[in-house]
Parts: sequence; structure tokens; C-alpha cells
Amino acid sequence: ADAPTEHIFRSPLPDIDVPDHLTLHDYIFQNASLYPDKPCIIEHSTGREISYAEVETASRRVAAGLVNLGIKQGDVVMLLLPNCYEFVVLFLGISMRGAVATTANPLYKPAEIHRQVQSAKVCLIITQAAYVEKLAEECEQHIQILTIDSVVEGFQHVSALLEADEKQFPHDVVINSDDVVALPFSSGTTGLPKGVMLTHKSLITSVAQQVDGENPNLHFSTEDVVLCVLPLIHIFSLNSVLLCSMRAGSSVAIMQRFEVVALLQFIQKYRISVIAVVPPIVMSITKCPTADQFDLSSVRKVLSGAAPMGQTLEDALRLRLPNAVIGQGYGMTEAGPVLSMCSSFAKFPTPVKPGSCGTVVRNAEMKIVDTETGVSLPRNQAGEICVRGKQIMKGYLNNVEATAITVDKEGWLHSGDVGFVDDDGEVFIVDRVKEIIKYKGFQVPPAELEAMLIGHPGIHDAAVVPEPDDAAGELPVAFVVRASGSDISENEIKQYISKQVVFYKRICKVYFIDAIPKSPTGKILRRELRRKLAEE
Ligand code: AYL
Repeated sequence: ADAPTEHIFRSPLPDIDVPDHLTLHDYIFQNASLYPDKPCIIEHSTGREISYAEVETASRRVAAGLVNLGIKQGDVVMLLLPNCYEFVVLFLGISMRGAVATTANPLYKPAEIHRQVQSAKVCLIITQAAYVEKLAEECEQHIQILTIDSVVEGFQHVSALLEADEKQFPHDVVINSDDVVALPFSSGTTGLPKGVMLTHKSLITSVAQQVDGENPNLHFSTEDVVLCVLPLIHIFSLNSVLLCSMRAGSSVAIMQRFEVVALLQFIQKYRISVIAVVPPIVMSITKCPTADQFDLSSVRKVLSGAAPMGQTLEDALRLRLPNAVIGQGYGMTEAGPVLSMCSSFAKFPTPVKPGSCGTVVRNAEMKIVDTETGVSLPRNQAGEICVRGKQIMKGYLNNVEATAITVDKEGWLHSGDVGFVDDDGEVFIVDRVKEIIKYKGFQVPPAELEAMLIGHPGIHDAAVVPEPDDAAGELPVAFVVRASGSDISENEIKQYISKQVVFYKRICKVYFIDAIPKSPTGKILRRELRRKLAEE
């Protein structure tokens, strides 16, 4: 019998040649000699401006310094850092060394850091002085630790890298385009956070899909100043902001911490032309009472991603930024990360509808599959969004089972997002079939919180699900079955969790129930719990 025809969606933009045989750093700096003196990085906290030539030299020194520290090709270095200039040259220097960068939030609690260090087999951690006290277990294991700011007794300083002798640059290192260069952690569609292996080839492909070609989907130019306020430890900012800007020769305006007035001043001062945001930042800009006192006329593009942006919010922002095209990118760490991008950001733009996540990126295929049967669906029918192309991850680190659940034998990555493609090729996300909760765009893996809850002697069983929230998008809330004889309170449970997790994973509400609804195979029926919440 004939195989049923597959419904495959492609970008309206033609495919391009992607130089995916290069290393990530050679690709990123490929055109930099055309504008060596142009500011590559502008740093809000210090007012420093660092040129493309300086960033490239500093990255090469870092690579040389890593050799001196004994970091070998394939070794994993953890960047436990806020946004700063050093992050940029460390990341690129790690790439030049042929090593791997894993990124983690410096606000993580010690146990969260420790899990990632163990899982990724980290050899070196680079952080700020304020965070070394969280690294007691790592010290015991004699993992090397460097600070980038003040010198801490007993620890090395980043000057060992930044002031290394460039002559020691590892010229003999042969990097394969299938080698891993970045290892962000993500829980994907189920379970605990896992190392996502992104190779030189996958990141080059993803960046090229956005900013390369005669008609780039996301048009950045050497005239642009691009705001980098979202954390570089997260793939949205690392890829669509930093790497895309550097490939295109834009200036990257780095801000360490989001504060709305400081941000608006920063936009005005440097005539920032592109801002990458998550919906909660959009909301603070629209609600800022003094926003109209700033000249924001330089802003031409607003790229929102990592969580849905509704039309009301988009309309409110348009009043503040009349000169800007507002649109969304849709990404997932495992997808390299970008699946679709607003076509109004193209050099030759085409309009998109409100709420749309744009069209599938070029040099890639998208399909929508029925969540029950797996059969691919035609336009306007909702199902699980799948994507295929050279940009997707190589797999999860040391986790063949989880990789097989996410990337099928034909190479399709299953996103766990439910959506459809309309008559104009635009992607709309309508639901999620994966566990993950998104608090202000941050990942909250329910499995991590459930394991902690069940570990408490006063708790017999628990499930954590998202509750919709105007400000955060979603809040993690827990359904808890008390152990017999236990009278544990909501507050005790919240505090027990807060002590162990970064701020965005805190449980916001506890609902006590008699039993967690489960399928015959023991899977938590999350949909049923979400429905219960809607009825409250
Ligand atoms: P992760 N609208 C709705 N949901 C979204 C959107 C969006 N625009 N973007 C991401 N998500 C959700 O791995 C969706 O559920 O990566 C997706 O599976 O932390 C999940 O977030 C993935 O979460 C860009 C634009 C990267 C966005 C990104 C997102 C990376 C978030 C590059 O240009």
C-alpha cells in the first residue's frame, strides 16, 4: 500500500548555503575583519565599549589560557555568570579550545549547581566572587574555580585566561563540526534537566537560518545596537541575541539585571534598535508610569520569545514603541533553538498576524502530528509541532532513552508544544503536551519539585502543575497528599521547597487532596489537575 502523504511545511524564504563545515567561532568572526574597530560589546554596568578586534583577541587569549589550566579538547567548563563582557569572550574562547560550555544560573542553590556539575562532568567553573561559597562540594572534589571580579583567597582569577599569552593559542586543535560546543540544560518534554548537546554545526545552522542570506529572516545589520538583557546562560539570549548580533556585526548592549527605568535609559543613551524580550518585560515597559519621558524612537524591532505574548500585550507595547515592528520567535533549547521566526523581521518583510510565532525557519522542515495517532496533519489543524534540520541537538548527554523519546528515527524533533500552521504558513501555539511549566520564560521542571515533595516525610504523594497567571504566564502550584498522621501546612511546604531551589521554581500555592489522579501505568494525569484549577 502507498505510504500516506506527509504534510510538511517549509519557510516562504528560499534555502541558503550554510557554512556548517566551519567552527562556531570562525563562523561568528568570519566578517569581523571588515569592522575591527566597531563596538562589539557595550556594557551597561561599566560603560565599557569593546571592539570586534578586541573581543576576538581576548577570546584567543582565553583559549590559550584554558590550555595552560590543563583544559583539554572536549572538557566541559561551566559559566555560572550573569550577563557581562567576560561571558562573551569565555564562551568564544571555550569554542576555540575545542571545549564545551555549560551555562547555569548563578542564583541556583548549591544542590542545583551540583547536579549539573556532576551530570556534565564539569572540570572548571567560572563565576563571581559572591557565588564561590555555593561551591563547597565542588571545592572538595578539587574542581577548578575561577572568579571574574574580585580575587578570592584560595581561588584563581580570570586574569589567568584574559592575560594569557596568545602565542600559546592551540593551533593544532582539530575541531569537527559535529563536536559539541554548548551544553545548556533543559528538561525537554519530561523529567529532570538534561544536558542538551549543541554542536558547532547546529548553532551555525540556527544562526544562519536567522541572520544569513540575501533576505535574512531576522535582519540585523552593522548599524544595529541589540539589547542583551535576557540571561546569556539561556539559549534565547545566547543564540538569537549574542551569536546572531556578532555574526551580523551589530553591537550587543549588555545589561546585567533587568530594571525597567534603567533599561529605558539604556535604550535612549545608546539608541538601541533591537530589543529581545520575554512577555513579562514587555508588561513592565507598558506599565512603567515614566516610560513616555524617554526617547525610545530608535527601537525598530522587538523580538519576544520563550513564552506566549497575547495580542493585548502586543497592542499596549505598540503604543509605547510606534516605530517598532513587534513579533515573536518560537524556540526550544533542544531545537537548536529556533523553530519559527516572525517574517516581519526580514530584510524584505512580510506581515504576520497577532499571536503568531512567525514561519518555520529556512533550511528546515516542520510538521504537525496528531497527538494520538502520530499522523501528520494539514493546515489549520492543531497537533504536536515537530521540526527537522541540521540545527537540532545531537542528543541529550549520556541519555539515549530521553533522546529517543524526543528525536525520532526519521530525525524529527518532537517539541511537546501543540499548535497549527495556518494558510499563510504562520505557526500558532495553542497548548502543551509536555510537563514543563514556564515562569516568565524560565523552565520549571515539575519532576524536580515532585521528587523533593515526595522526599518529605509528611508528604505521601504530590504533583506540580502550571496555574495561569497574568504577570508570570504560569505559576508552579502543587497538589499534595499528606502522609497519614501528618498535618504539614501550605507554608511549611512552600518554605521546604524555597530553601532548595532558585526563585522561579518556588511553589506558589498548595492544594491538599486525597489522591493524585493517575493513569493505569502510574503517570500523573496533569490535564485533569489543570482542569481542577480552572474550576477553582
Ligand atoms: P526553552 N510562544 C509560546 N511558547 C513559547 C515561545 C513562544 N514564542 N517560545 C518558546 N515557547 C515555549 O527550551 C514552548 O513551550 O527555550 C517551548 O517548547 O527554555 C518552550 O518554551 C521551550 O523553552 C528565539 C526565541 C529561543 C525563543 C527561544 C526560546 C528558547 C526557550 C530563540 O529566537
